[in-house]
Amino acid sequence: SWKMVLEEKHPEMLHLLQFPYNGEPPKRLVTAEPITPNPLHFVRNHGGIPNIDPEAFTLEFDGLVKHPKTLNLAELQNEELFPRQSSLVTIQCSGTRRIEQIAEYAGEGDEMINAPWAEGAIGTARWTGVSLKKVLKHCGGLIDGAKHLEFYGADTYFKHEQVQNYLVSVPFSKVKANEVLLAWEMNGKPLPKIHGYPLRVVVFGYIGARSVKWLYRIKAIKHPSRAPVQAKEYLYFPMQVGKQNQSYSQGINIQEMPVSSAIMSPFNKDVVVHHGTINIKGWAYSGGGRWPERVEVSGDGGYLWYPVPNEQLSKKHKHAWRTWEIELPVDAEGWLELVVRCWDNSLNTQPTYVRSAWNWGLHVTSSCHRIKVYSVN
Ligand code: MTE
Ligand code: MO
Repeated sequence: SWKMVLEEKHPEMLHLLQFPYNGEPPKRLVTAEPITPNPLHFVRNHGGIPNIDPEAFTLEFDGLVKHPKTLNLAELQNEELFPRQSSLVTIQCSGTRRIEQIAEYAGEGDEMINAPWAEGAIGTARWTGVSLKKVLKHCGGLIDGAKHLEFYGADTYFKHEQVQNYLVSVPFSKVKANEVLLAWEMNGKPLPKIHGYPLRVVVFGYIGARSVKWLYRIKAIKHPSRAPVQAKEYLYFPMQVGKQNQSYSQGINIQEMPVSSAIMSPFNKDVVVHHGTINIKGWAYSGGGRWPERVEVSGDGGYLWYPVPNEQLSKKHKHAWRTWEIELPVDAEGWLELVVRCWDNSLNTQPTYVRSAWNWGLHVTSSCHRIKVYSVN
């Protein structure tokens, strides 16, 4: 898998874990472009990277569907059977900015930590493939009682005392809304091996964990997947749940990502020379088909907020982030606390501090992003 990392990823990727491979782009490159170049898209793996022969590849569609079918790539890509769909979609890992929760209560969640992500576990691509709704229709639709679709990844990993395939599910409503894509192209190029070649799921507006890579089976089921990735990981616990009681039943299944944002430039602890303003850049994103409507930046820890001018926000898309830039008025010298927050189109905004939303799984660090810079004139 190391060879694949070197072949497919940017030489400056930050390797957070060597095995399973997990990496994110360096901070200065995360928002360099509104569409993330493939070599810079973050990588999140639970196990190894399977090598799948596209000629031998099949997708099995079974469980509670009227006509279970096995489809090969040529069939899925046959435009007479299935219309092609291309969508601009941001994939965000629920572990994005986890280092801030680790810093807040060090050690508390230690056995839950998968990767110490910073602000780069998010990326945006134009994904091309076929809507799962169309494939499901081709299989005659669901049998009464089926309400969820379970996705099987070909990679295996050892956790919770067993070897398992990467396995999660999404509700049928998401499929019906044409928000689940089976993709074989990423930004007009064949899907890279490390991103799921030859076929992956892309679930719009949900946490990255549902976008299963190296997909080889879809099963229609009655209840959400009982596999550990769904039932034990990617849960949002109240503050009373932790190592001491491990009360998984109190966790909320993390599906739609809430609104969040991050400052990508300048860096924390930078010395910045101001000429009445400081240039600040970053990203903002909201899941569940909501989008950033307003981004605001503060230079005084969050008392006075300045909105990013509309023309400095990248284009609006239903399922993608917006990158932004602002000239923040500043005349003070010394340490400044820069903060960003976003309002989405439902007027949701972000928790004020990391500690307001700390949780055992260290997921969804969506509080206002804060950095300190030393301002000189
Ligand atoms: N699919 C498989 N088969 N195995 C995995 O480990 N990780 C998931 C998801 N799909 C994973 C997977 C998680 S947690 C995330 S955030 C996204 O893939 C990341 O997608 P990427 O590596 O293409 O950026
Ligand atoms: Mo993730």
